[in-house]
Amino acid sequence: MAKAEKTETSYSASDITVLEGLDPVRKRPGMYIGSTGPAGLHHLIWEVVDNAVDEAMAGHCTRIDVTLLADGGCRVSDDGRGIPVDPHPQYKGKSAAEVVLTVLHAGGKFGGAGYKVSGGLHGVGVSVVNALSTRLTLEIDRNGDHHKLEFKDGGNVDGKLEIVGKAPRDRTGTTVTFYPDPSIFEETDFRAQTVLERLQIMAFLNRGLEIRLADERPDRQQTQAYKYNGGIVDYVKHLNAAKESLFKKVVSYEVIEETMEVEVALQWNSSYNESIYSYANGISTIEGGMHEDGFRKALTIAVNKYARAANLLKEKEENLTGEDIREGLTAIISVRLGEPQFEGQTKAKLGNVPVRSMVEKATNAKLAEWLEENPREAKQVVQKAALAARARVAARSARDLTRRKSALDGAGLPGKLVDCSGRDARLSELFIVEGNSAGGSAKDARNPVTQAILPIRGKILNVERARIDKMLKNAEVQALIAAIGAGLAEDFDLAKIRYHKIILLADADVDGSHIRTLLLTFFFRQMKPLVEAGHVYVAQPPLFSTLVGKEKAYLKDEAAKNRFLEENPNHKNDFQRLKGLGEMDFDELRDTTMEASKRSLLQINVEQAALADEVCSVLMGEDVELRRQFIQTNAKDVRFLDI
Ligand code: 0RA
Repeated sequence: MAKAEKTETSYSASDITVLEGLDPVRKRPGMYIGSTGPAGLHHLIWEVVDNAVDEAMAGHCTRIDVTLLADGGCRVSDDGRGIPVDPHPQYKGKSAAEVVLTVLHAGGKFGGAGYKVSGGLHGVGVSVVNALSTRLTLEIDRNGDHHKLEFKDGGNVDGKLEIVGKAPRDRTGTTVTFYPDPSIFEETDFRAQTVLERLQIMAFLNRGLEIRLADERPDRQQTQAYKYNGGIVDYVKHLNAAKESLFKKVVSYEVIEETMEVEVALQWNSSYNESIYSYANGISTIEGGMHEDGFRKALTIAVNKYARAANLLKEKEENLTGEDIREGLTAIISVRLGEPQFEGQTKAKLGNVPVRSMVEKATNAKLAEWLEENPREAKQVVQKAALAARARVAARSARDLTRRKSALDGAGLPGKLVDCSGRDARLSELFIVEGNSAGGSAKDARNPVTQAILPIRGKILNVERARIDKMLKNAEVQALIAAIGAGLAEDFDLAKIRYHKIILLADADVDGSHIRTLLLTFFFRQMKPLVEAGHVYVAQPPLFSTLVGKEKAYLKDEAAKNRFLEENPNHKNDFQRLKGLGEMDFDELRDTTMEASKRSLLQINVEQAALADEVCSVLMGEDVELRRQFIQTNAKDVRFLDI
């Protein structure tokens, strides 16, 4: 990042506005840093880094170094202008630097000729970090001198600002070294991964700024450097790296106005998910807000306008919806403005109304231009959205059909369902069994009062892409919906489910893994409350059996087998590998999967189901290389799907 030489808003000590002392911070730390847990602890680092980033945004800083010190402290060093060292006009006998570190809100961001835009989360400044530290050392390189000032016990100045030597040639900058106060924080151990993730995003959002982390703590040594000359374009590429992008180009534009600016980068991938990440002054706005609203609205209009003009959307055809257009979209929206208002439950929603029309106008103009200039890519975007629209319509009609069917049939249950005789849903279990033969043996081994069997044929696997409309038309899936009996999608009514345990029973092979993934995707998309309430399970039959006397013992996996051998050294090494579900005999099936006290079930949570959905959209595509990449990057999480 080049240091700006043009608009030198010269800063003197008199520009630093003075508000209040530090006592309130120690009394109510939560008010200033959110919490005294890990989030609050890391907030200390963010506060100092944000100040350095402010220097970068003002064009004066090119590099920030964060060091997690071996003695538990944290050092943040930048090559900005350095905090002013001259005497402060209002605080007689104090340097401006001392005032910045001991007075709340005295960062140079409030009033005066300071920054137009600043990041600091609550704009409270580095003094808060000082207040919550047992020790803080401030070093400033400015005017050719190396200055030092120390604080202890929550921001009490320890001596005076002194020149302790010469600054390295031409160097200016600020270094803050602090030690979080253990009497304030639940724990004071920084987590490198948390810091890395944040620093990387800061680097993405500040094109060209180099940010480094050095972890010097014993046994945790590592260094990492982030610098992105492409800024948020690189961010989008990073997010889409493990996905199949629709085309190589990343769309990007920026508009800079007097009081605010917006930067957008976006690219579509072949998945069905929308990933929009928005930021205001470098702070993640996960609840969205004005910038996202403006973007969404303009995106929908621009793409529809283009599609009509280019005759990709015929006169009689309906407009593409925003949701259709955003299918598979990865986008970063970054805005900077003077006084961001953060609203919403977690204060992560941008409330400044003028931002909406700025982003909207910028997107309208620049995206329209991009579409005009890139007709090949524009066509791909429209075609993908049109496909999404068709799938959406098909899904709706498939749902309607399913709905009508179940209305006509009354309580009509699918013919393939071998239902249980008991009527208490809380005690009832539905086994979804892959393959008819497995269904047959499960039927013999079940408890007919509480256990129902629904065989599903592998044919469902032919759905080569996990399009919900295709799944809904599938007879097997329709039987499943009818058997569960609670409708689907927005009509799904958890109170009506006919079984409190829905148990997926599929072989431990590739086909079994596919069918599990597909079914979990289906539940995730169409019966989410079922997953959320913990009604979905995967049965995990053991891999081995062995005879102990006359009794058969089951061993879950290789590890269990080894443990068993260690504990029973005299056992003759005679183990049987259990065959697929279909080939298990009556006793085996009952003891490993049907008999509640002996079996092992994995309860599926929403994160796991969401992962299945993700896996589906990538894995069911034809791109083998991409599939391999995805599995590699997500190996740990995907494994459960391959039980
Ligand atoms: C007040 C005024 C100026 C810069 C800063 C504070 C400043 C604070 C921090 C905290 C970490 N790094 C920082 N770098 C700068 C403006 C200085 C000028 O106009 O020369």
